[in-house]
Amino acid sequence: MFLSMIAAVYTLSLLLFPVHGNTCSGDSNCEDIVTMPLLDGMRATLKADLDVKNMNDHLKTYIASEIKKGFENAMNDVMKQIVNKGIEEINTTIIAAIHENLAGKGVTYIRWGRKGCPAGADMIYTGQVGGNHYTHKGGGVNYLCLPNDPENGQYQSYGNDQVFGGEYELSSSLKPSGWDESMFNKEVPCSVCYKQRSSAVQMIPGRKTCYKGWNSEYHGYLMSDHNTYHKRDYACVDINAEPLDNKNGDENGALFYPLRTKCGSLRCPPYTNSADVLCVVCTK
Ligand SMILES: [Ca+2]
Ligand SMILES: [Ca+2]
Repeated sequence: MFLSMIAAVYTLSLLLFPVHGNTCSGDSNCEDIVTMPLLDGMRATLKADLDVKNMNDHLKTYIASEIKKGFENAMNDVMKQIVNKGIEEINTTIIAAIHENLAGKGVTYIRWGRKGCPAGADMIYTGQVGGNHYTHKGGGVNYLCLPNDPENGQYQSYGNDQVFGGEYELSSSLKPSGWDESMFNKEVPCSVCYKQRSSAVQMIPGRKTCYKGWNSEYHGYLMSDHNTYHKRDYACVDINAEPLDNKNGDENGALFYPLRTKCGSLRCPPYTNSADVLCVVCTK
């Protein structure tokens, strides 16, 4: 045991300090006679026959293996760092490109009944609702959002009036829940809103909240003209609707009435009969 320890120490010394000159010449079956001082300082000489070449080969193989492992580990770490840094840089570039691309994209919608746009949306313009007269049989059926700063056309003498103002046609018994009748006969404002970084807009009748992944712009009540008059589009009027101004003359024009559900062909449940119809405008 002691001898093998000395042999190991010596072999290491040969590798680390080859100046001793006892290295094998490279011949097969090479053996050296090793002379070393005893470690206990006895000043005697211990001689042992050792297969130094065999030990050297094992040690070289071992060291080469360890160096290889160490090199591979180091290279793996370096490669991981390079790959991770590359992925990070690519992600940053992609995100920046997406943001740059989305910055120029957006959707528009009309907020009926309000003079401003919801937080997060830019207002293109605000104005008053216009539309065809409720007694007219023909012509346009949709509400219009007319800007407050129009560029007017030339006078015409023919008779085909179709752009009137829009009025809240409410009463104590004919109004959406929670509203008072102070807006009766007052005109209806509107705003055209631009939502940046969005690619879709959808009004959902029958709900006041958007589905998952969609952003609610505003919600309110679905309104239209009265069903005894001529047909008109539906419009989602803001829950916090306001009048255009304080004038409440009964000028009529394009009218806004609340409306309700009728069960039968409309399935109840899930709907309920004779109920206000909620609505929400969602963007994504
Ligand atoms: Ca009026
Ligand atoms: Ca009226």
